[in-house]
Amino acid sequence: MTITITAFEKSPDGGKGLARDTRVRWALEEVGQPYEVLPLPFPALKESTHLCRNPFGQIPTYEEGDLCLFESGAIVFHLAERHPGLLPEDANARSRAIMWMFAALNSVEPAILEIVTVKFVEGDKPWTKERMPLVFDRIRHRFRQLSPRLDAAEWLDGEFSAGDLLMVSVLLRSRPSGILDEFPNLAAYVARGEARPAYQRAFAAQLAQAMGKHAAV
Ligand code: GTB
Repeated sequence: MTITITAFEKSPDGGKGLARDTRVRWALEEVGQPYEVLPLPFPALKESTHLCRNPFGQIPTYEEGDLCLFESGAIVFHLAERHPGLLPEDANARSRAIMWMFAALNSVEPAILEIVTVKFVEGDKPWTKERMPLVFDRIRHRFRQLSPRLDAAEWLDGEFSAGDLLMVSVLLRSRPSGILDEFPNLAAYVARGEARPAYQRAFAAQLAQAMGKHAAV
């Protein structure tokens, strides 16, 4: 059955791979599943056809036969459950990998997303200048807590898993601010993720699309 995901027709990041379709593409590449992309212009996100896929009118979504999913974490989890390569066989190790998926999305990503909120959503507000340092401090706090985990380990818990895929994807979003480089072991962890052939293929595909070289379905 063909897998079709949605992505921005033109990602606002110009192909830096920061939009959330990249993590889904990466998971698809890790588990060796071919996929097609339905590129959507911004207005189409809020039209009824897409709201049937995702009531919040966002990308990415995932369609495979009569299954339609939204939420990048749920899509990565679906792929990790259905195909070998992203979750360990051992039951306890599997639960820990899933725990790291939640940790990436619930304990680390929200702090990083605040940068976008302060910069772009509240950028014209009088408190922006005072709030930004507080946002950075909260990210540093999280990074200080996460960092010892990766002092001597290549990945969060044994072999590379869906937990690492999501954690690396989330950390990548903090890199443009410069804060990731304050934590050399986290920056090295992200670089290990980026060096994986599956990530490289996913990155190249989203870049090709941002450059208008991707064939629409
Ligand atoms: N929780 C959902 C998930 O994980 O799937 C969040 C999905 C989401 O935020 N989607 C964004 C979207 O569709 C794109 S990824 N936004 C359009 C809208 O809400 O109308 C977020 C994103 C956007 C842009 C950049 N960038 O330019 O760097 C990075 C990330």
